[in-house]
Amino acid sequence: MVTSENLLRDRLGWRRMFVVTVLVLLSVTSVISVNRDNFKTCDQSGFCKRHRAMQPGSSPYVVLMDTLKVMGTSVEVQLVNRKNNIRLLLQVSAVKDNSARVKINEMDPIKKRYEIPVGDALVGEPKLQDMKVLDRSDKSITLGFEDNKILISSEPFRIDFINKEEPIISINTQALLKFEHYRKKDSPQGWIEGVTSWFSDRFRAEEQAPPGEEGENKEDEEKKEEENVEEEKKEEHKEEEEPSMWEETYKSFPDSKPHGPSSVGVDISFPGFEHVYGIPEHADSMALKTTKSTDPYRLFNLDVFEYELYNPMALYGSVPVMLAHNEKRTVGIFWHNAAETWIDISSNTADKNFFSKIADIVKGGSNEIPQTDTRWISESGVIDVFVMLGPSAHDVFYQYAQLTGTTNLPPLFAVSYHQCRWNYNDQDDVKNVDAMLDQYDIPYDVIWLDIEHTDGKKYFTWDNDKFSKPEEMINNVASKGRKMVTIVDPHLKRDDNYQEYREARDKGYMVKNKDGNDYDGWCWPGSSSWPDFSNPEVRKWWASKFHYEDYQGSTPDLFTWNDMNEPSVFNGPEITFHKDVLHHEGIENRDLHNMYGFYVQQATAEGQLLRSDNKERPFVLTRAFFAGSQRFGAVWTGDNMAEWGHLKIANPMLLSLNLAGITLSGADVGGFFKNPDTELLTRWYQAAAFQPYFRAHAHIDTKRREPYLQPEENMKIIRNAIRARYSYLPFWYTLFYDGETKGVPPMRPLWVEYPTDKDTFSMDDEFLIGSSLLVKPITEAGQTGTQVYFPGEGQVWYDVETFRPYPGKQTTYVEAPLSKIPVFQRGGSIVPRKLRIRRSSSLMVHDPFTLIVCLDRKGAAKGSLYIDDYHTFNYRQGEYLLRDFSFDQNEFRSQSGDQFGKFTTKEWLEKIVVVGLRTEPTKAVLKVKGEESSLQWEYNSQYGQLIIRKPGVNIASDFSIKLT
Ligand code: NBV
Repeated sequence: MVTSENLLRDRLGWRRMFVVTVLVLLSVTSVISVNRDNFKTCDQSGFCKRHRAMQPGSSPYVVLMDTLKVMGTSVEVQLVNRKNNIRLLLQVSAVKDNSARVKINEMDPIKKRYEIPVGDALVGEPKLQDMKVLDRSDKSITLGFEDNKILISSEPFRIDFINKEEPIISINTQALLKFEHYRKKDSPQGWIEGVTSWFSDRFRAEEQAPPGEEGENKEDEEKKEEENVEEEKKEEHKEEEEPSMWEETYKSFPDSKPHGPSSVGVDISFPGFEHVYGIPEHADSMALKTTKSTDPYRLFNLDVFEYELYNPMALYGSVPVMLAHNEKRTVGIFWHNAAETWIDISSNTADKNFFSKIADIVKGGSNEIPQTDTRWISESGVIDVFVMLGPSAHDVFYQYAQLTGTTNLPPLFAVSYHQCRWNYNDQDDVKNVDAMLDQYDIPYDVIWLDIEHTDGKKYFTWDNDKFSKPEEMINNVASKGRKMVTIVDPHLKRDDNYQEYREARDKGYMVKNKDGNDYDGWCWPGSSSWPDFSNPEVRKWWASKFHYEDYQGSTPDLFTWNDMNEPSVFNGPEITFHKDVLHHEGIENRDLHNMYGFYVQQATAEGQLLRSDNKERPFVLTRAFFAGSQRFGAVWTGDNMAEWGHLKIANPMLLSLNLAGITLSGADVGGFFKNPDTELLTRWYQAAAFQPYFRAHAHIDTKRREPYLQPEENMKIIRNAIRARYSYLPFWYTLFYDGETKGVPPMRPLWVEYPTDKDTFSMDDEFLIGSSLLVKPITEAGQTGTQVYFPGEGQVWYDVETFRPYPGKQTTYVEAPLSKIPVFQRGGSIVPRKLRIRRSSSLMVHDPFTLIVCLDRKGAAKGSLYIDDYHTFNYRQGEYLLRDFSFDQNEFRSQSGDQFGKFTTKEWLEKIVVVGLRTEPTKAVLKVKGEESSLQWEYNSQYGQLIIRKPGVNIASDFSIKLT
């Protein structure tokens, strides 16, 4: 049997194998579920502990109003730490499209603090807009832009964002701002200076103060004061001397911390909001929980083996974006910091215990305005917060898209079905899987090769025995319009005969350990080094490796999978880099850890662009990610398990990713570890067929589970699910176009479209695709039906298979035997589909469309369709079509959706299905360019379903169909 162990053994030899096995067992796979001991708690992380120990109200910062500078789009003012006199610079700017930016940095640091370069997470320098000074005193300043006010108060220091007299976001209201300035070791200069200046400030203040009346008490008071100062001095000294500040050891891993403490943290409150969302990636509910009795949510890219569900532990990727929503508005914040970050959440309503809730009821209800308080703590960098003021969720998506970009329109194959496993063993295996899927009429677009396809885990190479003719293999797959993907991980085997390794080493491109030598860690190939992807020059070099002449055996039909890019280091602390490893310009991994994976995917996507001379859209799947990763491709949720709980959690995990901009995302279908039973596998296919990114994948030690290997009944159901996916590709593709242009995610929580419906605020077991489809995947064993909540007062939803209507604003039990996926189309929407399913999406590109027109209670509906060549960038030169469809007063119309797009296509309209039409028409007249002709139809009175046959018009034409 081929197992990972056997394969590794072959490659590494027994002795090395032994070491790898011990290391892997010890640090990665020693237990059946997550080994919590491998990962820090807040208490084990010095800076997190220091921040959490700080009580509300204890921040020593005040604003020095006399240093205020007003500069049109921004204001700048100094903050001073009353305890040590260290000064910070606060900058507040108004950002175009109703956002703002708050930055706090050290005034005169002894070492420049790390800031993520503009152009990396941020697409560019944010566009600012003018602010007006509305009010100014020696205690505060009020600024105005759009219909917002920003109030900066000096003592206590806080910033309030107010919209039409209502506070919506406040910073430092709990006075938890803590900014650990850089200092020199062994010279607690900071506090000495601080205390001295505190004394002199005090002295000055007293000199200026009018003489006291009770002169005789003055001496006593002074004595007390001195005692207090002594106490504070001791306190401060104690803080200075925290052992974790200058070095810290986790398990056997020392962190040398050459620059000492450098953390930043502050509280951000959302008055009026009970629900906050986002900050992926966590295996948790979509509505974030309070962290009163748990650790804070952690953002630190890690390879977590067999991760646990429903807890705030860190996972593979980090997007420090949080949205808050209530019936009136949606707002968001983006914490632009790539260091390890912890986020505490508390709420005055959710944190109430049973007795205080009862007390509220007895008192006649609580009048308290709900409020969610959050606290953000990062190990280094600066405080750089973008405040996105909505007011709608769609506005927040757009505002965030202006900052970090959107998911580029993927090539159509990327949104289709992907067949993966660790591993397809050789080229015959690939050929066979491809042929079997054809034999069983199961469409698929991409077949994937995991690490075993390489020569000894040396990426960009092929195992010469098993994959001796890679081009032939790829071309065979491509002859049916399909693609292949190979895995390219960022760890390079330290082997002088490995060209990529040699080059990177010789050019000095590797990440260095603290002593300046190339970092040497353990990963799949054994001893490895990691290119420093944070260096633009290294990214350029890596990108060049995707040229066809460099990556021998690759073709334009081969795309890429970046795994292990947190990065995963088997013998590293928390299975990743030591924090003191060095990137270019001496930047520590501590500063940019959460962006390493981002840069790997960026460089890979650039490689694909380069090899096609910027003509073809790239496709790169990544496991690690950060804010902005959406620009470079797809993300999956890593090593899940073949368990019902993991199927269930995929919904909230993908919703959180979608809310935070990572929209082309999915979970391994079937579960990575373990063997799913046929029911679980079937239900998983059904759920994933309606999630944005759809890939089956499995661990090397699992049983083969390709759909055609399933019992016939299950095979057919799975095939139907995959075929359903293909039939909806035009709809998905249109949504991804909207995503690129407006930042709106295809997979949405219900509250995004029904913002005033409180019942939906924590609903994460059902979701919307765009605004037109409602999906409630079955995620429990043995279930044959489910309660579905249909949103929208006065609205109607139609089952997409039977067209049975369900009224909105009500929960209804819906039968869902194994063959059934509960999916419903909103009355009032028009969804484009293609019903002639072929072997791959590219074989369907000239096929005709069917439009499903579901009428609302007024008999009207709207929808749109986006078309282009489905794979190049020509659409950016206007080679696309956007069609707007409407149905109103018994007339269907197709019009151009904008004046820019021009594209010639063979695609035509085969059918229009109108649902909810109360009476059968007597005539259906098609009008194109003034010419009229009669059309045939069929009518079924049960749900008012009219099938208009063969309008036959080219989809690009303007036309109407009048029913009389
Ligand atoms: O490359 C092997 C696997 C891969 O199949 C999986 O999808 C990744 O998440 N990879 C992790 C490395 C080892 C996992 C135990």
